[in-house]
Amino acid sequence: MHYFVSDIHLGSGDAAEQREVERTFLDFLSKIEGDAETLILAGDIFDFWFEYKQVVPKGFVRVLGRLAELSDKGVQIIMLTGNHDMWVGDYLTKECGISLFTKPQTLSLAGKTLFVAHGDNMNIKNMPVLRVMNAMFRSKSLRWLVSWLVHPNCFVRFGKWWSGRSRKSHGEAVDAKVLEPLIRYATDYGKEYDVDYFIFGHMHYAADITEPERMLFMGDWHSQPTYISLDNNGEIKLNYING
Ligand SMILES: [Mn+2]
Repeated sequence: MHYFVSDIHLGSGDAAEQREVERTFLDFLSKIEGDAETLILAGDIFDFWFEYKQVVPKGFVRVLGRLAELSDKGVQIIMLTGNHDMWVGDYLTKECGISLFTKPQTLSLAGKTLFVAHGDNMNIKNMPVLRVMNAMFRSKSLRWLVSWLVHPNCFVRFGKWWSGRSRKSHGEAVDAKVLEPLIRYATDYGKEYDVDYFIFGHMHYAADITEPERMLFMGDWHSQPTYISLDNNGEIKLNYING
């Protein structure tokens, strides 16, 4: 089996909420351990991650330990970074055996072609502000500068505040309208390329759409914990943890 999750946002909310989301994710990891061949973490697994050459943010030890264990047992773990955790370095690869990608990926699994993306910064050609912000956030030189000029205590505190703020403004999506840009993107992409399944996170709204392309959207783990499973016959399914 191949499994997909996104938007766990570990570290967001108060201490009790953080523990609960962590516990739910750990239970999920235990559940899939027996039959998982691949685990794809499709972004925003951490509510904020910024990695210095010698320093990583505190926390997440149980999850990181479990991921390392799964990887040691032979599960292939792939992470596509999201808008909250794009500033990864080599720590997750070295410590937990996770293969990292900062861009959408086309994967071949179970005889199917999958287009997997976190879902941020797509269809932003006509949005100059977002494009500039995106370029800034992804700038290697800016990141290098920050990591040498700003003390980790200051920057991680700032990042957590910024993440909380950005999550409040995008919040929990209540309307399928939020999916529209991604649906447009996948529809156009599907005209040019042969894709069996499109998989997205980011919008915090779970949905399984069959027309004009099969598109599956994962929810966030604070309000709507979901995961996608793909079996070896190529059957794909959106699963809700609570029901
Ligand atoms: Mn998110």
